[in-house]
Amino acid sequence: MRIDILTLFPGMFTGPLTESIVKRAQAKGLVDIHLTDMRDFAHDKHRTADDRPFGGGVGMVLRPAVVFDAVQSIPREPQAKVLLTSPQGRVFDQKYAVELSEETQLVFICGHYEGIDERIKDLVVTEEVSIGDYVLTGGELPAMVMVDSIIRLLPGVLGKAESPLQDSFYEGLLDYPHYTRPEEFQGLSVPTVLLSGNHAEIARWRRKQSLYRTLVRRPELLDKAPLTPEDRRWLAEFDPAFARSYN
Ligand code: 4G4
Repeated sequence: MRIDILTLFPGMFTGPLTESIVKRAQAKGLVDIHLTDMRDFAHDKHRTADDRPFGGGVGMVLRPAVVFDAVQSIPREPQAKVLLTSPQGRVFDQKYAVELSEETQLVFICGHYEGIDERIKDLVVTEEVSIGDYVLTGGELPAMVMVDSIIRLLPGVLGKAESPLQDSFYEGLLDYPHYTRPEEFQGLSVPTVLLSGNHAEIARWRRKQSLYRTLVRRPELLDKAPLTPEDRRWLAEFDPAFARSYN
């Protein structure tokens, strides 16, 4: 997979892209990340990338020619997805991450100022994407978040032990609690079932914990999660209201 990131602040990416798993994925040749400084495509001697909004109002707008020329400078396959990070976009989630991890080329445009000239969306953007309902000073952090979650899904990036199949969202539920040594810590002990060696019993306990947490913290996730008849029985035991609406 090739990933291009178009930004006014390429320096922001040095940390996240040069450490840990993302670094290893690049070293293994599983992903090829290119940064483009959009300011290189400004035409004046001050390298101005923004301008005042037509119609008046506060703030500045990212100029279309700067973004357009930056996008055109990239060797782009016809099927490449061009993503604009913005609060107006489709909300990014694990399902969206899986979809994007199946592409061969992604181009991220990091928006700034009050926004980007709308014509860029008409001309080059294939999807507008948001990491959640909050406002940031720029689209760089959203691009990093998405790149990280996409890269870890690429075949060969994670080892078997850290497999994406183990992810809490893989089954559409929240994760179960984890414990490691010692068996007792500050007066708190590990649930005995985890020490039993009974793997079937441990799997059932974990599933039940996942269901209970999801019911309490994120009940809306249960609408989409694939649930077995046993899951539904447990949920009904936890919450009689669940029994009424889901059984
Ligand atoms: C595009 C338009 C993304 C980009 C406006 C970007 C939050 C997200 C930006 C803006 C962003 C998100 C300045 C509001 C940059 N903020 N939720 N800011 N703004 O994914």
